[in-house]
Amino acid sequence: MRRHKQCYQSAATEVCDLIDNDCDGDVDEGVLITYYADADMDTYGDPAVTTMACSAPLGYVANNNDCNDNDANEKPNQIWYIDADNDTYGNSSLFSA
Ligand SMILES: [Ca+2]
Ligand SMILES: [Ca+2]
Ligand SMILES: [Ca+2]
Ligand SMILES: [Ca+2]
Repeated sequence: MRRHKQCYQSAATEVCDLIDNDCDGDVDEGVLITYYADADMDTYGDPAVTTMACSAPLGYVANNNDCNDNDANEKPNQIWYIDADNDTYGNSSLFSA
């Protein structure tokens, strides 16, 4: 296998930097971090859409806690307003989903 041209230190420990630090022919093997797509930009990621990278790409976050990544109002610990009269407007009573 062709060595990465930036490989020069055979005893180095692999770190996440897009370089084959330990010269085994694989770049960043075992050190990439999984990131989760955050399409609705609520800072919570979609567990179904992932990518591997050294740092969070644009539109991705480190958690996978979003229950609906198509709606920024759907997220963990969201405060919901109780709509007792079903007029679609919440009253002042709160509960946390
Ligand atoms: Ca390597
Ligand atoms: Ca590396
Ligand atoms: Ca999200
Ligand atoms: Ca969401």
